[in-house]
Amino acid sequence: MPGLKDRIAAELAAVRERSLVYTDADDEVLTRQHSPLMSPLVWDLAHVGNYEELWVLREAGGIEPLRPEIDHLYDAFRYPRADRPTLPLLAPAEARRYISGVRGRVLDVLDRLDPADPDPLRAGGFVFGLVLQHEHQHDETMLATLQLSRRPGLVRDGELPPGAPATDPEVHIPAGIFSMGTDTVAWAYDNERPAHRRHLPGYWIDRHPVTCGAYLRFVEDGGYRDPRWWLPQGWEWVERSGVDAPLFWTRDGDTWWRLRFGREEPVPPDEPVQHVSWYEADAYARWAGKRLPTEAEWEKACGGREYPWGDAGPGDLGDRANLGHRAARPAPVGAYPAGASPYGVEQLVGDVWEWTDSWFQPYPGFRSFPYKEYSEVFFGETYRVLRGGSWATHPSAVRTTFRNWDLPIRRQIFAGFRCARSED
Ligand code: AVJ
Ligand code: FE
Repeated sequence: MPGLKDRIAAELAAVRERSLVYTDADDEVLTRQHSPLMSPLVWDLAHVGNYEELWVLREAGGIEPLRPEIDHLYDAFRYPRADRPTLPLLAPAEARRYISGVRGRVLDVLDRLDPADPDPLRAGGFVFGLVLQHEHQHDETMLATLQLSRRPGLVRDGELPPGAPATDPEVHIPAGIFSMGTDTVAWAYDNERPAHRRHLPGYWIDRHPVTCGAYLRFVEDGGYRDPRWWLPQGWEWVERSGVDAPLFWTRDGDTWWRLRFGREEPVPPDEPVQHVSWYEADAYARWAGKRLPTEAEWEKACGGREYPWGDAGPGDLGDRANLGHRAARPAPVGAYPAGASPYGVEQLVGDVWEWTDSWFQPYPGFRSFPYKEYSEVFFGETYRVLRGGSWATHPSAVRTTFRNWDLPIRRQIFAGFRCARSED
């Protein structure tokens, strides 16, 4: 497999550059807790290095621990996020030194990689895919933390293509069997495996994610004051939390504003809504006379390829999706006709994570790999599945089979949704 090592080395360099850009801030910004929901940024930074040490150096490379005494600090299961600022964490400069020391040795292990190695952790460079995707996921978490900090000037913005006037707002997907999950994507997570056949009755799915403009009609129609639209737990959450709009939205007279990386701007009507919880997505769908798609319906609408537009990989992104932090926001609906699935469903990948109706559960035949704490411990009726990645997701850390999950009350993630409905 010529080129694999070069590709891994390039991707490792790119993800690290990304992490360093997001943590190129004063120590005060990096060490404080911007929200009890999040770790201090300096924790994420050292955690990605510690994870890399654990998996690439120790497990795959057989190298002795570099700093075993700090392992407990960066074990995500050991201390809750809210308690992490009080831990004796590595200071920012020390954290950067530690992770770059790990990275140097990781490149030595990469140099010795035999892509035909039968060990499943090393085969095809799996362990490098594991740490690459892990770091990109934490980079997206850092962006969520930076948004919660409400400070301007910390996150780069950019240009996006314009939206397009609405075409048929719903797409019909005919009844039939499709293949869900994957056996062949080399760096797929355990929770995406194995591929299995599913039959779905025919259904309709929205061509685009629900926009801020559409969501605003729900708000202004009194959606947050009417228990009819909410599941009992969702209504309880509304009453307890007092929410009456997406996170970061405020009303000033007749105008709605949203805070985006420390700056207020008018709510953009054509942009997919983000920062809504699963409960809000579910309530909106009921108000609209629809429902959320199941994750099977979401995945089938992608048309059975690694990306909705084909099997061509993330290197071939072009103008097909808003992934990888091109700008610090979702693109208006209709901005990516070239990224449509064979059914004509658009913006499935990128822009906003999409809440689905499904609990995070294992596929039939699931086997935990390489560790239970990545997926298995989260299975059950606690977390809802999100699909498709957001503007903040790197193209190497998402695909049509990729499954994300979170609690139904979570709003700081870059999550929106689209609706579906059954055939009449
Ligand atoms: C898959 C995004 C839910 O951030 O909690 C990071 C990814 N796992 N470190 C998370 C993850 C271990 C995970 N999510
Ligand atoms: Fe992690």
